[in-house]
Amino acid sequence: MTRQAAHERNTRETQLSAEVRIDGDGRATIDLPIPFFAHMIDAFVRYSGMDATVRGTGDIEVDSHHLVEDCGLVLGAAVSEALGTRAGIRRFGDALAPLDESLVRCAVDYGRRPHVVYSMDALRGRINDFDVSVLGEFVKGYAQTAGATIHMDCLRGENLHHIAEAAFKALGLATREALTVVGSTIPSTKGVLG
Ligand SMILES: [Mn+2]
Repeated sequence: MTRQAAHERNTRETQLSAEVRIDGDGRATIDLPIPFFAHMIDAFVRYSGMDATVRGTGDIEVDSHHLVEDCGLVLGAAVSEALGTRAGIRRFGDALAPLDESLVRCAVDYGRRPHVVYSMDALRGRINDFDVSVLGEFVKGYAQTAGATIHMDCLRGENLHHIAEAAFKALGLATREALTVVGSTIPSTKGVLG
């Protein structure tokens, strides 16, 4: 069975779509109106090993918050649908991603328990006009619909671009590990996820 799905979300604030194929080659097609944010989604997809297309637009003239959060919601929903029952997945994954002076750690559990611990205090400021502190809203939205616990910690870092990119690479690498099929049963002592 091919683990793939598509999801669309249209509200008065944003219009977004995501298509994912979990067992891909990290091919990303990203068309979003905030170039730096698109660069981050591209990094996440590439290191996750999924093939994914994420497109859309939104009311970024109000603020980037709606688009960034909704992008997490739509991509997470597509991933969740593609995973089906989640039988056989490794479920847990973790990664350390350095980028020059920056180092970010990410640990994930795709066991249908949405939760985020986002310890990224160093990631505050602007790149171009984009407030990078809003990237946490992507992580929250994604965790909610993907059914994932995500812990993300900035261990060190100076340059905002480096810290953010290390974070999205770490999320991709941890996700790749967690979604790997290693068996055939539901990976829970309860026999059911969630
Ligand atoms: Mn970069």
